[in-house]
Amino acid sequence: METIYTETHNLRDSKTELYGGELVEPFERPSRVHYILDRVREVNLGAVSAPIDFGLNPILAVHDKNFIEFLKSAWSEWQTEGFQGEAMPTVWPARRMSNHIPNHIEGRLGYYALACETTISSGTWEAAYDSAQVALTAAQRLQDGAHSIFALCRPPGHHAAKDMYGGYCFINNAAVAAQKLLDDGAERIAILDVDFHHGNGTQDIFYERNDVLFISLHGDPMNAFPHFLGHADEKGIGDGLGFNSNYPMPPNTDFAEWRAALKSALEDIAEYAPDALIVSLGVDTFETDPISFFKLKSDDFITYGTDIAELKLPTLFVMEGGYDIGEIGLNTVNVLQGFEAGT
Ligand code: SP5
Ligand code: ZN
Repeated sequence: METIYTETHNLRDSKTELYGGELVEPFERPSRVHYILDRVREVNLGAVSAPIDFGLNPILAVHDKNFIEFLKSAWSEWQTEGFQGEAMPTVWPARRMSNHIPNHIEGRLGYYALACETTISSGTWEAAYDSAQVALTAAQRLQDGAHSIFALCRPPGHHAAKDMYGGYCFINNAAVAAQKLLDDGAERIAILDVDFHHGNGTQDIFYERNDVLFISLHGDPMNAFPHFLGHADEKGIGDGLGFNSNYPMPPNTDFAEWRAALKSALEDIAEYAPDALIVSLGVDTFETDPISFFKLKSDDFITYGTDIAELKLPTLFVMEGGYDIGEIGLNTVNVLQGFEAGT
């Protein structure tokens, strides 16, 4: 399996994350993908190739223009204010307040943020833009006939909605890739999100559409980030009714329980008969992930990779989360190798 990767991700190297009332070194840091790339090379997974630049239009096909303009200029606007730290919101349009978009950067941060643990720092836009290009290039490879492809995206994307960033995400890489496949002729795309966290951004983008089936397995939002989306009763609306499925699961969910949800999701995907499958691949379901509460073991990642291969669909793996950095390479590549073993 070929991997698409660019070192531009290193430009996203924020110094602070708000966690437990303290500013800590971010869980989502550059070394995450260094470890994954090391493992890709160690097992000779396949070629590692640079992305092609598809420009801004495929990003604007799923995100609002004003939101993208904000991401581009936020860091320089923040610096113009003379602030010393990284950009983070302090105020939000909470219930019963107006939805005018403020002029001042402090107001706009609150308008566009869905969580404030994620700062905007120097190079964030550049890294997020190239991360989306990695996903687009991977999509192009599927169109060119590849059966599987790994988009080693960083920063991740699945929390980024049409007009919101947060949860370490800025541009929704999986959604951008799905939209490219559709715009270039696919009729139906399935997105299976196996990251520990609910893919609220991807759900948001496709919630009223039937050309993308979105299924997410995740920690119950009653107990886990992003807390305000990802319940089992969110089924889509309008044309999208029946094309969104959530499998929220409780603390300490083990592989047997998780795999039962996966099997149900795979049945729904098979019935939908998509032209291609996109897997939002987060390995924060691992038993020792520092911010999550599922109990998957390293070998379980091989097993479920093989399970996914049984769909016999062209499959694009998009990297999302995973924060036990010592094991992130093993766990991520286990999924890809499990998939190959089942192909
Ligand atoms: C892409 C991705 O995986 N984003 C996740 C963002 C989660 N950020 C908020 C983390 C809050 C964690 N609270 C955990 C408490 C553990 N005791
Ligand atoms: Zn996650």
